[in-house]
Order: sequence, then structure tokens, then C-alpha cells
Amino acid sequence: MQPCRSGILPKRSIISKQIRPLTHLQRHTVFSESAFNSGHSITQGHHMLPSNWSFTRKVQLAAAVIGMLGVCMLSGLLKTTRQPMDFSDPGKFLVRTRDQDGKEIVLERVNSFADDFETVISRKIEGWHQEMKLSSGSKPGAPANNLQTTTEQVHTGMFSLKTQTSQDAHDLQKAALLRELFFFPPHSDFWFSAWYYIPGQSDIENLFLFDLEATANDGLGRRLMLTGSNGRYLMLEGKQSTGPQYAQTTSPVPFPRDQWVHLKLHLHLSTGAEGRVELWQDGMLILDKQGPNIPPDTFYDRIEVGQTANSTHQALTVYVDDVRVSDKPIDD
Ligand SMILES: [Ca+2]
Repeated sequence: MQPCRSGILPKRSIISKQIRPLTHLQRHTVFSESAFNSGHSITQGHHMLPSNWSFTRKVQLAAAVIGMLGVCMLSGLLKTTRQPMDFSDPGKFLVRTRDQDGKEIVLERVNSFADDFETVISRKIEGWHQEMKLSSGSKPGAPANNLQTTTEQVHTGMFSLKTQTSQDAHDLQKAALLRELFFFPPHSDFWFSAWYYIPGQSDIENLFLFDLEATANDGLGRRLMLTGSNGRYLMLEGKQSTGPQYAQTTSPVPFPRDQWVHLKLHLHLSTGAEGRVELWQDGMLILDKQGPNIPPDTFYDRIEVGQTANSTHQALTVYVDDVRVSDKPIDD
């Protein structure tokens, strides 16, 4: 079966079935740290040995100690020789799903994507894969949460994406588009560019605008959010296993309202110190940080764009236009 890049997906199909089982991507540990450290030291054992023990009992104890040492050495050996996931061949990470006719299809992963929202949003392989109008978790969202193309505010062309979420005093609300099938493993470069327009002056602290996530790792990833008093500036949030939070620490640059704002994000993905985060706002570099930005043994494969989480407890409208993703630098 030849991998394909285009086609119509069935309405209820979810692209998450990998040719490789998902568990292959989970980090596995041969011996836990607690098991590794449970043996008593030999010196401690020697001093506590009762003088009236028989020779046979001493031999049994010695055999037990030697056995324990063997387990510890084997454990250490396995720990040091465990190989990290090999992401050198994207062809090993294809996705198997079904088209709208129920025919099984195999999908390649990609490193680039673009949408100027000049055509109606439709669910298709080469486009967006899910309209997220949810609440927290997978709970249904408020009925007024909405996603549509509009002429109300446009960056280029005739249309942009309009996202609307309802006021919810107790929970978050989402109105975002999700796309899977990407392949951004450690040591690769991820570039994202998009234009956002947030009308009004209401408090937007804890509004999330963009997510880069790993489906096979419980959706862990990095998210662009507005933080500070009234949500005045951007930061790159992330769960602990994805590395530190990356925030503007000195003289944060305010996020403009009632106008189009260009955001460009670059991540050199790494689980270690060579990772890099760069964020430009209207051409100004407002974040430039080094350090981890992806969990071990996983790759980022999906994005969410729009109001990926409105945790402000207020109704909000956000417009988005000219979304681009690439593994190479994106020209402004
Ligand atoms: Ca447009």
C-alpha cells in the first residue's frame, strides 16, 4: 500500500493509529530506581553478621550478596546501553487510518503546512483534522463556541479564521483547529508563523493561542500563552517533562490589541541544553532561550491554532490568518 498525502477523512475517524504501536514511543525502564537502590551495602552486611551463624548459612548469605551485585551490575549495564529512539527514518512512523469509504489508507508525516483561510474549513488529510469546540479534557464545549472563516478582519486575501468562546466562570473553553501528521523529533527544527487579531481590552491572562504537542505522549508539548497582569505579554508554557517555562523575564513586550500581530516561533528541539526557543512578535525577538523543550523518546506531531484554551473565564473572539509550519526558516 502506497502512502498518500490527500483525500477526505470520515467524520468520526481519528488519526492516531500508528503502524508502530504507540507503546513503542513510551519510555520504558528495565529496572526502577527504587529497585536498583534497594540492596544493602556489603560493608553494612559484614558488620551485622552474627558470630554464631553456620558455615552453610554464611555461604548462602554470600551467594545472595553476589547475586544482588550481579542484578545491580546488569541493571547498570542495561541503563547505560539503552538506546534512545531512532527518529532518522520518518518512514517508520507512518499512520494507518480509513477514508470516508472505509478503505484503509496509509499516511505519510509531513514537515510543512499552510492555510490562508481563503477556502471554507473542511476536514481532509492535507488540511485540518479536527475542529475543537470543547471544554476541559474532552468535555463538550459551550454551544456558542464557534469556528468559521470571516471577512470581518482579514490580514491577507478576503477571509481569516474567526474563533469564539463563551464565558465560563468555572472551566476553560476552546475554539481551535487541530492538525496531526507532523514529524518533529529531537534535533529537528520547528518553525511556526501566524497572524493574530484580538479585539477589545478585556483581561486575556491565561489565554492560549498555539499548541505544539505529542499525541503519543499524552498530548504533552509547548504552548504560546498570554500572561502577566491583564495578559499583556506572551510566554512559551510547557509541562515539566518538556523542559523549563520560557518567559520574557526583563522588560516584557506588550501584546498589541485591536490590530494584526505577527507571531513567529522557532524551536530547535532537544531534550538537553542545546535546545533553542526563539519567538518574534511583529519582527521583534522577544524570547531567546536555550534548554530542553521536548520530552525524551517522543516527537511533536500535532498543532492547535486559535483559542486552544480560553482560561480567562470571559467570552473572547480571536482572529487568525496566514498560518504556516515548516522545518525551515519562514520568511516574514
Ligand atoms: Ca486570509
